[in-house]
Amino acid sequence: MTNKESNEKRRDFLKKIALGGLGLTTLPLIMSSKSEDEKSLKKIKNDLILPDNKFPKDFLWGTATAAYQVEGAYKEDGRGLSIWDTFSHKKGNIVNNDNGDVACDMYHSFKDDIKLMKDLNTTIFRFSISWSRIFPDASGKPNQKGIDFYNRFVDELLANDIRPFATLYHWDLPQYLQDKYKGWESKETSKAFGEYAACIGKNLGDRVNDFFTINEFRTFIEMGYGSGVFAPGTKLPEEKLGQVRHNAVLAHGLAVQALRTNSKNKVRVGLADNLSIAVPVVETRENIKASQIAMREINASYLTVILEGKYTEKYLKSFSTNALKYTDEELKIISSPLDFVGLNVYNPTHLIEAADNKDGYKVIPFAKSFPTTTSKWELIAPEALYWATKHVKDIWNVNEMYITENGSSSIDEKTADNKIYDTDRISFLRNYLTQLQRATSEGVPVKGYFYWSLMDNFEWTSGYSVTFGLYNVDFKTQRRYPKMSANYFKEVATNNKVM
Ligand code: GBH
Repeated sequence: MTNKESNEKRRDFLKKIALGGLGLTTLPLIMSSKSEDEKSLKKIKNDLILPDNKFPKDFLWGTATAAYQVEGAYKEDGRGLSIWDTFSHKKGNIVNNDNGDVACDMYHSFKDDIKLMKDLNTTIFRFSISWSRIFPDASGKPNQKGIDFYNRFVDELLANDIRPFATLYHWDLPQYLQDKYKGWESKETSKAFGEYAACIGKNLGDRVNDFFTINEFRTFIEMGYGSGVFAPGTKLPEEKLGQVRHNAVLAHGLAVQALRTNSKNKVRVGLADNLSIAVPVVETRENIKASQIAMREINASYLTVILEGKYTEKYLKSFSTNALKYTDEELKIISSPLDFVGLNVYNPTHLIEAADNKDGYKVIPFAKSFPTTTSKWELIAPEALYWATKHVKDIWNVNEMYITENGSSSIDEKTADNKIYDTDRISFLRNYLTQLQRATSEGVPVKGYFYWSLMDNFEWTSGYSVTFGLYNVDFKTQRRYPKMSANYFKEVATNNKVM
């Protein structure tokens, strides 16, 4: 069309509108707008370019759970009590005085629940083993029925082509270790953990190839032995917490070695750490460098000592002489080489700016209006996923990582026909996965992602009042209902891209 022709067309069109405006020719106006519409619709149909946000080929998708949060059957087949049984049975510790006696009853329903994983098109699953099912009492004699449960569970996963990733410790310490040694306050507990790991290696190491030793040191230590709001409810001063942290990272190292020496196959071992995450407040070169320096320091007691085999000077200086008891030999054990590092990422912990001070960085406060999910601790900042993984690669040269947890706590409203439109969870996921894809597209070696959690479950001190699942659980009937986010996640897993 020449300019002249198109000007003429426009004039015709304007004339029609003018007439239409007088109410004289309504018909041509409608016809004209319809054909204009068709043009636009045709463009929509033909010109679609899909977003290019694929994850690397062979990227793995799965979900995660933990024994005490889902299994129930707390007295069955010779299981001993753990500190979370004791803690949750004490009135006032948990919202609504809920407990994990029954939870999702996965001990009995695991075959059906594995079908749910299949329905999501996922190929990996992260679960934890209940230590007190395996060693129920101080006798040191393993409980065969407990081992058999995990044999059945693992065999069922494998039969469904789902690769099991087992966590040895997701906070449910056998009660007798708490009673006898004050739990993680003693190195006896670290040794006991090594023996437990050896037993798991012997019994499952022929079929489970991937292990995480310990889940989230920071949470169960700072909250269980510091503020005392988690089991076992101990409140120690900072000066004494250092030893508890050391005993736990030592246990991790002992377990790495025990798993390797006792498994029939060449098993791969890592940990699942909710590292403290330093995010550069503005992504300038200076701030990024400063956030790397911060990152090493704020993880001094866990990830840094595990990956470097030494505590930072600043961390050591924070204790008075003899407050921390450890040997060089222990540091070697703690830093036993790993096959991969698992990261639980929900929110950033520090916003960082470069500074001309002795630390080399400054911590910027989170604004009061910083957005969160329904859990007030869960600041919504998807870039945490990018910076957590990029920092771990850049600082410690880690060449294989998994996101062992990430998920949103939402208010899930059920419609009359049992549908849950958890669109905030979908938005959360899309934004976090976009940042993860940003990382992998730059070559950050993240190999897989586990959504927390497969289904709603016992959310520690929040009981059943806080929900993270892709499946809703009706705790009266134990029926599972897929939320809209289950659909979303299935699309992600199927297409291997942000959807
Ligand atoms: C993970 O912790 C856990 O590994 C998992 O078991 C848990 O279900 C999941 O996240 C969701 O919470 O209640 O205000 O005292 C993530 C880190 C640390 C977040 C403890 C909640 C309690 C805050 N968690 N924190 S509060």
